[in-house]
Amino acid sequence: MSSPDDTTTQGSHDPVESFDAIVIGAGISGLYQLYKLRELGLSVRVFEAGSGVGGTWYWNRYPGARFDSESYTYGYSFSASLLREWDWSEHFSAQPETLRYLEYVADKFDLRRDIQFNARVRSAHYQASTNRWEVTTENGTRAHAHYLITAVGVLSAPYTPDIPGIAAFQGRAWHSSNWPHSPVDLSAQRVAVIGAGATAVQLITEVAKNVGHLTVFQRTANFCVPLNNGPIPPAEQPALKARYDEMFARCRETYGAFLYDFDRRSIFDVTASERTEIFERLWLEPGFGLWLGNFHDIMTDENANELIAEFVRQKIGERVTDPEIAERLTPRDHFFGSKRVPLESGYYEAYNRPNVQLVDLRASPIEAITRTGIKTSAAEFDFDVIIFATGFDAVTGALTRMDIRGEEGQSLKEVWADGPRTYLGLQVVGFPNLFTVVGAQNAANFCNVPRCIEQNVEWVTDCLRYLRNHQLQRIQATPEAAEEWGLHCKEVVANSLFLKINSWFMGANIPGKKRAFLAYGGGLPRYRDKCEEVAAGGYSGFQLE
Ligand code: NA7
Repeated sequence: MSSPDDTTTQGSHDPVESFDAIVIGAGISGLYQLYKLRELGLSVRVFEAGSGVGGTWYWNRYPGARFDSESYTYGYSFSASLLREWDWSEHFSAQPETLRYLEYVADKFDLRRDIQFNARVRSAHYQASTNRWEVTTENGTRAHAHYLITAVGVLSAPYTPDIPGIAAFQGRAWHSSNWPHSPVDLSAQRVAVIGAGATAVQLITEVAKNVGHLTVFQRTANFCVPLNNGPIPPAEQPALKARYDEMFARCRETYGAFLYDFDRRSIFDVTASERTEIFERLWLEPGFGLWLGNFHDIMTDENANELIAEFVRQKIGERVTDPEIAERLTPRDHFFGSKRVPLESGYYEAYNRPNVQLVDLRASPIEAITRTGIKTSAAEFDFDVIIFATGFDAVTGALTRMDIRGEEGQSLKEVWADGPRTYLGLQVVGFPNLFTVVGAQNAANFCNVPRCIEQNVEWVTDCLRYLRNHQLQRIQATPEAAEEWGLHCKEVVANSLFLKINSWFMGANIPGKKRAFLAYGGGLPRYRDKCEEVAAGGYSGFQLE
């Protein structure tokens, strides 16, 4: 194995450091990947765009940002001492606590010494002659490595729509994932939020509590359901920690790696009153239960879906005082759960405040951003601050925004122009020794993410160990295996309502992006079985050299 001291000089004066592996990203997956590769004895360099660890939880600092997964199912499971030491203060912890947790992990395992911060990767080119990846960052660092592992997350390429006049605005404007690091006082400001997705729902609820005036520009109303969060008192910590093994075992079994799973009965197997009772119970439960713990056929059968959709619509109506505003907030153009269900803690009540206004962009679309605010087809609004909660170029965006080139110099962006094609969501044909942790067509994109991250990272680590033990230098997916995986990915969602609507799952939120289901929709247990089967078969479907 080479070491980081193998610094060579290429070209004129640029030092080019050499590693066994380069990892891109120091979020939850990058940190764990670093930890595991070190265990394997590899020299590793992590390049991280931010100035600190945490990935999603480093960037998304907007007020109200918090887990929608139970905190204790979200943390890492690999270290018993970490599980013992860390107390989550809430069932669904807020961003500052999560960031502190990830910083604690980085310190506990002394991870920072192998991470280069403020180093956004610009390009990664595979060199066939040396069988190495050459990586360049935007600030000019160059390094090469035998293996390249991308750990760039699902939702890390922010999307800001190209609205005419956007550069002219004289006030302050930012995307929700670029929330300023220093405190922002909005208490006397006129604030606009564009968007009504999961991010907007969290931040509107919080901003509304202390703002001069807030105007929300909503294009599509969402089905939002209560998070039902609460504190975890210190006295309850020991009992909770005693259940870790049981909880992680449960997460291994369920479709989305949560503590709850779809009800295998059809919604039509129960009477109307039983159904209502079940819906009411799920409504009061914490987390995604009303979605991912509901009857399975709400995700495939339009009539089944309509029953839960109508239940949620009625709940919305009961919470918003003005019937006209309630109607604007009521989704009628997509199926419940076919878009990511935002979880909320008083979102609908925010619209009962006199200083919160809702603009329906279906009725009056945004025409331009002006020097002083936003102009719709119906009116002009003046603002001090515009917040774009307009989402992300999900799943593939963070990869295709880098210049990643394979063995023939082909770019990943071009290879994926018609939608992502992968093997197991972890490798791409023509890109040897590149592993895409939490990549496209990977269960991690539709999952309680850290549970899938651990599976991904451990699989990649085992694979690299196998290569080393068998003196193999190169691994690359075969076109046949990738083709078959693509078909399998399509097959597992063939009946799903996901395919019938527009969402980031389908890449449909980005103008010009090819419509394709970007995740693996078969659930974690099925995905893990496939991955394990491939490994047990000596990495079948891969060409090993
Ligand atoms: P989402 O869920 O993609 O939401 C983005 C929102 O921005 C959504 O309401 C969009 O409306 C809206 N949007 C996007 N472009 C425009 C334009 N041009 N004009 C008006 N409104 C627009 O992103 P989030 O950040 O909320 O959530 C992403 C994930 O983060 C979430 O799923 C969680 O997993 C965490 P649309 O619905 O497209 O009509």
